[in-house]
Amino acid sequence: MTPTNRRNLMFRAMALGAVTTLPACKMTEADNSSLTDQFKHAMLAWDDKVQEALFDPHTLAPTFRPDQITNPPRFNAFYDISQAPVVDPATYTLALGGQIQNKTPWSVSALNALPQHSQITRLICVEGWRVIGQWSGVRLSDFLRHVGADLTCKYVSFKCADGYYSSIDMPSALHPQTILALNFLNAPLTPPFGAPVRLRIPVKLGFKNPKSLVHLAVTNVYPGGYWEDQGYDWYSGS
Ligand SMILES: Nc1nc2c(c(=O)[nH]1)N[C@H]1C(S)=C(S)[C@@H](COP(=O)(O)O)O[C@H]1N2
Ligand SMILES: [Mo]
Repeated sequence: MTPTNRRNLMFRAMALGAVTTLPACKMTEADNSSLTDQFKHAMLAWDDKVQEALFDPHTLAPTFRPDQITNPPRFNAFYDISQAPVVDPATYTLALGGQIQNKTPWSVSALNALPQHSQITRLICVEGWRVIGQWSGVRLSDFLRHVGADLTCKYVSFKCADGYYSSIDMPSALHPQTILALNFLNAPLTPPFGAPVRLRIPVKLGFKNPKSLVHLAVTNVYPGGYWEDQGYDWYSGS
């Protein structure tokens, strides 16, 4: 490990330390109006800046062997698995918005016709569990270039069929392991796990992997997210 690496790790540990002092989710009403809360938000903003500065677009998230895959996978959403939205892949379209030249909506077959990338990576949920899976699909960087997205914009935002939403920074969106996943274990995604298209971004925590995407936009206006707006750290690198 080089001294620079060690220094980076130290800062990263400090930044993560700031995160771990926060409650995992739902803050109480008292928290919301208190000075402590304002302090937490200031710390989160600072933490995001530090994490963003330390992000190396060339460093890959760990990859795993096929025998390490978690099977069956583990479901998570803000509702029970029986409530997962069922989207018809035949009529499905992914709508585009914001700073994108060609906003023609995308069908599943059109997405499948773009170059595909497969990887075995780990998804880490803030609830304290992790799974390893093989997701494949279109690199988000390829897709954004293909549709003429303004890559100088700050954010890529996502809306889902179940009302969930999230957003990521442009450098993470352009990371080579960030994909619009269409398949899990070489078969089309199933409804609870994000069919027909989900974001799979191994450099971020699980909640920044929105499932069943219906809308993607490129913007400079901070889009927030379902959990992010309830106090979760927005950057949330993993
Ligand atoms: N549309 C949608 N996407 C979502 C969520 C959700 O509630 N709705 N939950 C997130 C959370 S908290 C996690 S940990 C992962 C879980 O993905 P999995 O069900 O494939 O394990 O999905 C993320 N994406
Ligand atoms: Mo999660």
